[in-house]
Amino acid sequence: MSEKNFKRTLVTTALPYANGPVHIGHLAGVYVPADIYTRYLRLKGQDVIMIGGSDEHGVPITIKAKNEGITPQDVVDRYHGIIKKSFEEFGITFDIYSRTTSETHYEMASEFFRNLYDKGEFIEKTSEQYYDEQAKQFLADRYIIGTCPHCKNDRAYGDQCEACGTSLNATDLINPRSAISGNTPVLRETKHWYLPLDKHEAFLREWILEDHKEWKPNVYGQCKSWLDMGLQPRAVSRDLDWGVPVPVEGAEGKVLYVWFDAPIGYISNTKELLPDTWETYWKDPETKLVHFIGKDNIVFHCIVFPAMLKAEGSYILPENVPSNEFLNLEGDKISTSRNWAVWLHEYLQEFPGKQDVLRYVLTANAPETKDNDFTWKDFQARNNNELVAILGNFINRAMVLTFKYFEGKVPARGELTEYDLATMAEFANVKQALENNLEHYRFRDALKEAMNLARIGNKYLADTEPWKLAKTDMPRVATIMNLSLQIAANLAIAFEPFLPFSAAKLRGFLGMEVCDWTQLGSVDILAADTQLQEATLLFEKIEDSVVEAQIQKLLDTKKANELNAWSPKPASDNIEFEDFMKLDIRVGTILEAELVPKTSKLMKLKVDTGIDQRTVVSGIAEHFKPEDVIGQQVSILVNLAPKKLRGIESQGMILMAEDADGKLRFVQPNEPVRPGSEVR
Ligand code: B3M
Ligand code: ZN
Repeated sequence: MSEKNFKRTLVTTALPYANGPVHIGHLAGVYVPADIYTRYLRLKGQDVIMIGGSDEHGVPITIKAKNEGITPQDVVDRYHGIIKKSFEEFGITFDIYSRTTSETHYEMASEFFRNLYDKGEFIEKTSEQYYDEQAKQFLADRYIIGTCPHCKNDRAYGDQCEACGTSLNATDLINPRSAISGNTPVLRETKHWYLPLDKHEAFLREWILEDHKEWKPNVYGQCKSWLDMGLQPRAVSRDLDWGVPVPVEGAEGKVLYVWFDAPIGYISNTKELLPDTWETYWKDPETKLVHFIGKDNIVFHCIVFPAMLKAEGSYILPENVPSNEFLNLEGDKISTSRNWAVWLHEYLQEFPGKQDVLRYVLTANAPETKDNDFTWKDFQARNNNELVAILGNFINRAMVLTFKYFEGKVPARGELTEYDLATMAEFANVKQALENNLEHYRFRDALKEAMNLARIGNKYLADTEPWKLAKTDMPRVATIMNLSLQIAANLAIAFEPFLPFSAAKLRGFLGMEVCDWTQLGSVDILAADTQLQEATLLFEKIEDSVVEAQIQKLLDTKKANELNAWSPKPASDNIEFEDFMKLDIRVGTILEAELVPKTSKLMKLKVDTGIDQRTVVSGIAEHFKPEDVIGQQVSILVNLAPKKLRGIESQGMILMAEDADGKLRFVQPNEPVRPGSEVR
């Protein structure tokens, strides 16, 4: 357990793939916790930088480009901009947010590889890999789809099965097919470079399992199970035309594997930010390196990247990797491809000015130790019952009463009562409580401590009832309001890392020019006579109709997904021609139509079949109005034995086509024909 004193902190945040916008899962898992942590260290006056950027390589980006008929560069240009803007608007305070297509990164990644190559840290190996003969290319990772040997999911990828989470080799897949042509690929020989993780296993075991027992149990546990399975060499190059070229002669058409170059992006982006001093952050053992990531990235940050850094030799290793579990949405896994997400750019449009509400909900309900669920009802409840009813309410009361009795000036305190002292004692150690949680990456608990301070304030006002004392004891009211405003000032400091927009607003109300973390717990933050500013509401109630509209939007997505997933039912068993000839199908014209009383589905039709005029009862009433079907030509099975429906004898059956969404349509001749014409 290292409780080392570091001189500076380097915070990195997972680089999101620039193949789609970012959603609440990204924010909750990585960026909000990293931002809270970084803001906190900055408040303490520490030397800290937060590094971010887009991950712009990898197969999903090239597949998207192919599908849209644009270049991979077009794809990443589009999403890098959207992602960067979303983060900015949510107040995520990166010192730099760059991208892995930057020049600095190409140089850095290339040099890093070359350095390991020259030191003999790679194994060169020729192996058989899948090749699409039609597309004339090797099929890396997601270019190959097949059945997972573990769970039998038939849409597993060449690198991973998303259904059961197992990481795979393409050759493990049953029934492999190319994502480009759909064809069965063939095996072809190709040469690649491998990082021999097995060579670093002993070191990694010691470094993680012995020296970092303090890592979160989910992170430590995943590392242990990888290490216990035994590490294998891992390929760090791919046959692909999008990525950082492998800087070795004879490696044409090969690029660095995205998971090799992406973490080097942290280094490149630091260099882009601090061209002269970046090495202090990466190479001085007095720097504390912390990676904020999601749980699917653990192995790369705790095993592969450290092995790369160790092999290089001059870099420090992460001190901690506070990875979160997953955030689900309304009970289902968030998914970009199924559009099952709350997209940040959409939230910003639909809830303007409410960034802090989402930051609050995602922190209060953060998937720190297990997967958690985001629901719109919970979002509403936390806003209305916590932000509005506790924090907002307290601030509003303290401000309004001060304006009412003291013209908006902080009154001086008189003598303190026992009750005042007891209240002060309740939050005297708030700083320590917050720090203890924040230092250990327990952001939910830290937020609870901050909220508790607002609860203390509310209780204090409710118990002391200054509005009742105003007629008889103004000195006492002055003391009560002074203490209440000091609590408000504490809140403005305590909430700064969590709710930066509201905390800044609050400091504005209170005329606080600085936000000094060391003042937390003090009741002397605001000097007597300080003039307060007219306050507005910090938070507002969110109405039922607003969250219902969001829920409806998700239901619509679900419906659309079901339609997309629709596929025609397979053909039935063969029949003989004679069987078919038994069906006498004719074209008829509908002459009359009326709804059958007391049913919702049935319509009674009179049809001119050319042979006769007959009555048919048809289940189309939910799809058509009687006046719309009169005059329509339809296909009718005329030799079906008559059957009574609701007391009406139905003589035949109208043929209908049923669409994916269950809608019925007539099967009609494309031009009018004579009633009685045969359908064959
Ligand atoms: N882009 C994976 C992800 O977004 C990957 C992270 C890279 S961090 C160096 O889940
Ligand atoms: Zn599987």
